[in-house]
Amino acid sequence: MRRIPFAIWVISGGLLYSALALAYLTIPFALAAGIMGDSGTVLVILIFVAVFLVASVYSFRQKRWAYVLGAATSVVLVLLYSFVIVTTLSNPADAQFWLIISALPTWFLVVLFSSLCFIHAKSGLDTKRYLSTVQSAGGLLTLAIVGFVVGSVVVGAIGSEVILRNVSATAANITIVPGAQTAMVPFVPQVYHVSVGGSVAWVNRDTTAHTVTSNSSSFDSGTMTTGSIWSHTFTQPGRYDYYCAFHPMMVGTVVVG
Ligand SMILES: [Cu+2]
Repeated sequence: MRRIPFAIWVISGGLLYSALALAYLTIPFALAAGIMGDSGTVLVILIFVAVFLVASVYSFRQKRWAYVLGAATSVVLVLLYSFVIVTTLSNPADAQFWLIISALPTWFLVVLFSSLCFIHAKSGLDTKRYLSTVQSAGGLLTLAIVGFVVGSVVVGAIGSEVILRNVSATAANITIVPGAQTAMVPFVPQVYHVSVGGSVAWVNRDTTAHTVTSNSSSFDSGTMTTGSIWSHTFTQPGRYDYYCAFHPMMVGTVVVG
């Protein structure tokens, strides 16, 4: 059997990792969407999983179109989810932090090596040392990036511990509980009473970002990452229903007066 050039292992392996990571990420979405009856997002992600798998297999067979497919899909995914990526990276305690911190450098390697393999496919990958063997600049770069990923995951895990410990020491009126997306009561207490002119503070003790958004758009916390506290002063009596903009099934109420 012909020896597989080093770069092909990186591309094919990177694409396979992308497919598996996305599939793993989709499971909670699929469960939640099943409840909500909206499977649009799940379907889109499953298509990405399938495309990554196809690109992985055919990159391994050194098909030029597969290099293009894998690289293009990686770029599209980053652009499509750039908002989620930025929010997640800003918070090491986020449940998906390790996934994003490992996927981004993986896609960088995939795009880089796919481009190089595409360019040098005609002349043969074995003519370029950095594509053919791990003992080259290409190998060094890959090792450096893998090292960076492992380091980031470790640092992220420590940061997550620190953030979560600090959160449990903070006081607030309403707590966004761990696992809020699927919790029966995501905002505790579900109904909070406050007198007119009173201030209400929310704290996010979940490892996922949430919002406190008024149904009547009279208040909006914006993105609350793990450990965030946000407060609002209620000057008018009444009943204020609110929800999470990211997970609309998360609802709560503040009664003023
Ligand atoms: Cu939420």
